[in-house]
Amino acid sequence: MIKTDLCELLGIEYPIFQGGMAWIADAKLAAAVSNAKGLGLIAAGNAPVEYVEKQIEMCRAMTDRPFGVNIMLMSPYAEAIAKLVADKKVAVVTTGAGNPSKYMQMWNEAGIKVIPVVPSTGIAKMVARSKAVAVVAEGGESGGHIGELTTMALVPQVVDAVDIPVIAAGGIADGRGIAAALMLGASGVQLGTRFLVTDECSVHQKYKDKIIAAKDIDTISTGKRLGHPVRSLKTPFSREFFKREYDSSITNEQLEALGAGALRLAAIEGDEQKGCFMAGQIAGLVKKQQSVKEMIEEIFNEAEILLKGTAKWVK
Ligand code: TUI
Repeated sequence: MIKTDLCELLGIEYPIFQGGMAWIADAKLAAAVSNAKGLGLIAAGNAPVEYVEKQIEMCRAMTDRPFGVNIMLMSPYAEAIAKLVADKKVAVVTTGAGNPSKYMQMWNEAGIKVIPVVPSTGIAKMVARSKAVAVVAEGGESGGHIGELTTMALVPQVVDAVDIPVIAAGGIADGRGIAAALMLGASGVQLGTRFLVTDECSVHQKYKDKIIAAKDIDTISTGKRLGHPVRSLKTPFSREFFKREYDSSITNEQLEALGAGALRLAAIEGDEQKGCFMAGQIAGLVKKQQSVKEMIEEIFNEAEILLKGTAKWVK
């Protein structure tokens, strides 16, 4: 059994979070992960308050275990959703795509455990000062909105920078990734892409099939010019976006407009031409679809065997 300080902190059995994937991580997926004794997260993404409120209620009906809400801070509804989770006293809040400092006091007063996703030691220290209970250190191998540093470089530096538990994210899809993350000093892991390819994930089947078919070099990072690079599968959409980024006759506004709605088209419609299929660099490691419970048990079993065997290298 693998038990870390994160398990005690959150009342979970497996130190694993399911990433807050916009348009993908709904109440059904979050409840399945929490029922399998990890931490499930509902992604607020760009969705309005009413949607998130309904998802929280649905998740509460499906599980008695703790779950969280991920707030995407670039959303036009971020402020309203920040208030909603405080009112609803959600157990855990994770944040992405920005600095959550201005909401931290409100969430702390509501008794919420706040765990921001951070791309650097500077932001990790800032949120630790504002009483975050842990941080997710996410490397640029991950899918979606990415930071500069790799998981290998970022995690140990964040572990040294703060004295709260660190959850490693980006580039982790199996027991090897979990074992490596623990060796880097992390207390847990967050996985996105692998959770996307589970039975309980409601995303379009074409999205799952594309990840299963992907190999190591099949993701691309686009949007650097706009200040928020995003990793997704190489598709007609992402190749076109990549090309336009280097076209100076196109304004940033036009470029933003080109991307608007593309994630919804991938997740809901499975549109292989116009959809943006966000996925991490480990898409090539995801080879089968299975239930959330089976997957979590499988990868922690792998990690346990690896960790028990580490002494073999020490002579
Ligand atoms: O947020 C993510 N991943 C995401 S968000 C997202 S939705 C989206 N859709 C289209 C375009 C852009 C985003 C899809 N994937 N991961 C966590 C993360 N947080 N990555 C980077 C950051 C981050 C960046 C800057 C966290 C804090 C931060 O602070 C800077 C500042 O000072 O505000």
